[in-house]
Amino acid sequence: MPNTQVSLYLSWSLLFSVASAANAAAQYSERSETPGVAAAVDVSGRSVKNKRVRAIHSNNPSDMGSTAYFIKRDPFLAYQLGRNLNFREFRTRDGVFSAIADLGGPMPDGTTAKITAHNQVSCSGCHNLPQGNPGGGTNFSKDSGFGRQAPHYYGAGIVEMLAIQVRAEILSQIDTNSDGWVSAPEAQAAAIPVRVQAATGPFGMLEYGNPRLSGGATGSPSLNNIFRVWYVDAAGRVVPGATSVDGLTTFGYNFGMIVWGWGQGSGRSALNPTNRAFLWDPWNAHGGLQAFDPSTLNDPDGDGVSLPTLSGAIQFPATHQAPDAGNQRDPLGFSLDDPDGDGYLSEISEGDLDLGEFFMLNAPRPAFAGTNAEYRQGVLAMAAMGCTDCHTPNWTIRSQDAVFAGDRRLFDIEVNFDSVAQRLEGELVPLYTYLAGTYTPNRGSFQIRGFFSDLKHHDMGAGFAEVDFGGTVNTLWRTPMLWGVASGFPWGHDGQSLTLRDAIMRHDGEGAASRQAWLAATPMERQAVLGMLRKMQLYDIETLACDITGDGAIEASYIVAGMATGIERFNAEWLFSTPARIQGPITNIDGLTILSSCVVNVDVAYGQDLTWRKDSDDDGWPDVWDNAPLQAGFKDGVNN
Ligand code: HEC
Ligand code: HEC
Ligand SMILES: [Ca+2]
Ligand SMILES: [Ca+2]
Ligand SMILES: [Ca+2]
Ligand SMILES: [Ca+2]
Repeated sequence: MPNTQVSLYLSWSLLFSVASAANAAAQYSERSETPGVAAAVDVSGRSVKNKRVRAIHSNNPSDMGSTAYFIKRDPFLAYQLGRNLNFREFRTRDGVFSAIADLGGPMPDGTTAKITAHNQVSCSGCHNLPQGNPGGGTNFSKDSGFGRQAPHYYGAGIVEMLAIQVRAEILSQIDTNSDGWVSAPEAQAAAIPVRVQAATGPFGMLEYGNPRLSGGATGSPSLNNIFRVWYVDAAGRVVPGATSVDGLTTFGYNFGMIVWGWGQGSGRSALNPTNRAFLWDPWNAHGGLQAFDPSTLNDPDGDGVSLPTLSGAIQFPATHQAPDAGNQRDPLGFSLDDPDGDGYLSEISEGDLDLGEFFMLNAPRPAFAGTNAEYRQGVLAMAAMGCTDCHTPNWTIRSQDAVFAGDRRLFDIEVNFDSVAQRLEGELVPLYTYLAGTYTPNRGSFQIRGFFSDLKHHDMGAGFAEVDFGGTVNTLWRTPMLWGVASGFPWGHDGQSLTLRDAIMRHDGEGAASRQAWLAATPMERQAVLGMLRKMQLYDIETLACDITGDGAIEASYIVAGMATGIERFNAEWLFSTPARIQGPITNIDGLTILSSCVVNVDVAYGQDLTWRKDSDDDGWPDVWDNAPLQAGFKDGVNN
C-alpha cells in the first residue's frame, strides 16, 4: 500500500508539473488564482496574490507604480504590498539563501557564533501567531542554548516613532546650538540625569542616564544601555571605529536608540533602531536575501543619520547599513554586487524596503479586551507594586514641529472591547488629509494608552540572566512593551516562562523590589494585575469586526465592488484605489456554497500593469529594470 500511495502521488505530481510548465507564462507561483483552474488558489483570500516584483523606489508620486506613487496615491495598496513582503515565502528563484542553517555572526567573545543563520524563507516563519499578522511566538537558536523568543511587532510604527522621539527630545536638550550632534562643551554643560516626559500625568517622567563625558572634556557618555553612541569630528561627521571623545580626532558624539530587540548586554544595546533596519537585517540573517538601500545611505552631512525615508523615518547609517553596499551598479540603478555570490542580484530592493517599512509603520497596535474599570484597577495595582516604574503605561507622540516628526502613520485602528457583544471591535481612524489624489499624513499628536514600557534597559539580575553560547553573562534587558502580552506566550527573552506568574517571579536585580511587592500583595491585588495582563491581547487584523467606512456601525454584510464580503472588517485590499473584487459565492466539490475571497482583478487592483511595476516576463525584474524584459531571467533579469 505505501508503494501505491507514493507512486500515485508521483504520477499526480508529474501530471501537475507538466500542466504548470505549460501554463507557466500565465501563472504566478503565489496564490492568485480561482478554484478549479490552477494550483495557486486560496479561497480565504489571505495568501499573497501579487507577483514577486522588485519594487522601485522613487520620490516622485507621478512615477506610476514606484513606491512614492503607492505611498502617496494608493497607500492602502502600499500597506498591502508591504504586508505581503513581510509574510511572503521567498523562493529559490527570488534569491533566497545561498547556504542553509549555517552558523552566523560573532558573539561578544569574538569567536563563538551567534545564531543559526539562513533558517527561514519568510518573516512569518517565526512571526506567525496569529498567522498572517506581525505576531510572535517562536523561539530559535540565537545567543544562547535557550534561544530567543520572537516578540510580536503589532504597533511597530509607534515603537519606532517613540524611539526617534526620545532621541530627538534628548538631543534638543543637550545640543544647544542645534547642529545635530553633541560637542564636548555641550556635554559638559548638560543637566544630569537627562529626563524625558513620556506622557503627562503620573509615571510619565523618565531618566535616560548621564550625557556628560566620563573625563569631562574627553571620554564617553553613560546614557542608558538602549542607546548606541558614535563619535564625530569637529564638523559632526562620523569617525569610523572611534570609541570616545579624545579632543584630537573626535570632538563630540551622536546617538540612536536601538529600540528593537530584548538586549545584547552591557555596551552592546540591542538589535535595530528602525523598522527599515528590522527588514533588511532578518532578510539577510534568516533568508539569505541582501538588500541594497540608498535611502539609509542618504546622509549628505555625514553625521551618521540619514534624511527621512518615504515613510518619514530617519535611519542610522553610523551603526546600521544594509548588507548590499551597491559598490557596482547597473546603468538601470540596481546593485551588481551579489554579496552572497549566488548569482541573484539586488535580492531586496530599496523600494521593497519602502513598502515593508510602510506596512510596519501602520501595523495596527494591540488591544485591551476589558472595561475601562478593569484597566484602571490593573494599572493601580501595578503602580502599587512598582511595576509602572519600568512598564510605563502611557506615551504621547508629539505633533510635528522643529524637533519632532509628528505621528507619521496613515491610519490608526482603534480596537475596543464591546462588553455586551463580548468581542473586540475595531474602527479605522484616518490620520491623513486627502487632496487632489494625494494622501498626506497629518503628523499630529497621538495618545498611546496601555503601552507599558519605559524603553530602557535594566539590570534584571540572576532571575533573567542569560549565559550565552560562549559564556558571556547578560542581565541587561529592555523593559518589554506589555501591550499584546496576553498573546505573547511564552514569556521572557528566552521564552522560558510558560506562565505570566513565572515571568513576574523572575524579576530580580532592579526588579527585585517589584517581585517582593508581588509576593507581599493580597491575592486580590495579584489577580487585578494578572486579570489585566490577560486582557492585553493581539487579534487577527483582517477578520476583526471593524468599521472601515467611519459611519460608526459595523455592517453585517459589507459590499465591495458589488460583492458581499461578509462582516465589515479591515482588509486593505478593499481600500485600494481600484478595490479588489472577490469571486463571491461558489460551489465546492462537496456541493456546498462557500464565499470565495479569491480576487478576480488582481492585476488591476494590485497595480501590476503600472509602468514602474510591470514585469512582462514574470522574472521578478520589472521591465524598467530588466535588461531582457521579454526573456525570463530570475538572477538578474537576463540569466537563470
Ligand atoms: C528565525 C526566526 C525569525 C525570523 C525569520 C524573523 N524574526 Fe523577527 N525576531 C525573531 C526573534 C527571536 C526576535 C528577538 C531577537 C532578540 O531580541 O534577540 C525577533 C525580533 C523582531 C523584532 C523586534 C521585536 C521587539 O519587540 O524587539 C521585529 C520588529 C522583528 N523581529 C521583525 C521581523 C521581520 C520584519 C522579519 C522578516 C524580514 C523577521 N522579524 C524575521 C525571530 C525571527
Ligand atoms: C526594573 C524594571 C522592571 C520592573 C519594576 C518590572 N518589570 Fe517586568 N520586565 C522588565 C524587564 C527588563 C523584562 C524583560 C525580561 C527579559 O528580557 O527576559 C520584564 C518582563 C516582564 C514580563 C514578560 C513580558 C514578555 O513579553 O515576555 C511581564 C509579564 C512583566 N515584566 C510584568 C511585570 C509586573 C507585573 C511587574 C510588577 C510586579 C513588573 N513587570 C515589574 C522590567 C521590569
Ligand atoms: Ca541569496
Ligand atoms: Ca545574491
Ligand atoms: Ca522582467
Ligand atoms: Ca527578463
